[in-house]
Amino acid sequence: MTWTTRRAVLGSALALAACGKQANSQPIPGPVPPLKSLAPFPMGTCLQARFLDDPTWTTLAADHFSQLTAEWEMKMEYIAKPDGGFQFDRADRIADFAGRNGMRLFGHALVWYANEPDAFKNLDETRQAFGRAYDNYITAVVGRYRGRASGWDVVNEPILDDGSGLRQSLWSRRLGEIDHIRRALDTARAADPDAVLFINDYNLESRPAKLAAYQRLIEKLLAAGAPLGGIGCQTHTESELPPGSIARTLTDLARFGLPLHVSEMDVSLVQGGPFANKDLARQRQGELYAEAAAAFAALPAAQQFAFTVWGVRDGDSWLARENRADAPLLFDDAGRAKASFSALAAALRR
Ligand code: 9MR
Repeated sequence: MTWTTRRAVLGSALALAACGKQANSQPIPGPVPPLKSLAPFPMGTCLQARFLDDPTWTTLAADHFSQLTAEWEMKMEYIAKPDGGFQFDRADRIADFAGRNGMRLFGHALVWYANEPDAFKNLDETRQAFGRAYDNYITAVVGRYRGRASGWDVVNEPILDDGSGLRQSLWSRRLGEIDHIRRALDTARAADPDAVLFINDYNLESRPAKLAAYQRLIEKLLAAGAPLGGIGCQTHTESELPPGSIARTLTDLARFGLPLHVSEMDVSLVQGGPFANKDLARQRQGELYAEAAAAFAALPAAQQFAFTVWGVRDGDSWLARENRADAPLLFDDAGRAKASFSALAAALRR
């Protein structure tokens, strides 16, 4: 293929994607109420430090949300440098912005199978020394935001997708399957006695075996006296998810009596097939946000930790980076509220 034909093909693919995007977004007219004024619990969103240079983002975020989670700059992938040192500049910017705007900061995520930094991998040492480096990392990060982070995802995504058990990772191989989770919770507790300590996972509403395995892990940790203080339910969903699944999942998880965090909600319009019935997909998107908000609002107040949507504008979403035609959030690329916003707001008003 010549460069010109490649460009033509690429151009038309982009045009198609952009066209799908427009049909997927559809802003609603007129001013909208601040989301956070409608909810009796914290409404959260996530961010990257670079969004703080964008006044449209900062205004929208401060108007509508009362809690912030760093999308990746409080993870090992940014904080843990190859030479074993730590860098906190971006996490500090995020924490400062939250503080200045009276927003709560949520810490995400200390231990994650997807982050196995070289600084740890290359530790050719005994289990004891590896354990000390692990503790040292958790202590440094949690300690730095002590009194500022209201809670932490201490171990993120510990359950295998098919629900057959716990994931293997650098951390579990070196420190033990359940022991590395227990140890992370104990270490985080010592570093900040007031932060609520979470485990967090996804596909709990779509995979019953995974939800069951998650609950078994929670039972085990609690029985062992681990300082687990809250349960995260990411809620990355797609418009095809059957009605009732999110509500059932939150009810199941509530039986432990611990605070719940709907920690990363989005509703993809394209994951189940990019050009399926758009009107229906958009309608289901609103209904799923409303279902989640209503189920969350029905929990006892002490169990409502926060309701977090994984991004503000569609274009900021990790899903839009995967497929430009996706529009999974509450605001379109220009920051205008969408029908999904209205559906969520209506559920909160009820
Ligand atoms: O949205 C996040 C994206 O910007 C990051 O590049 C990625 C890797 O750090 O993580 C994404 O967030 C994930 C979250 O931390 C855990 N649950 C799944 C989220 C989407 O992949």
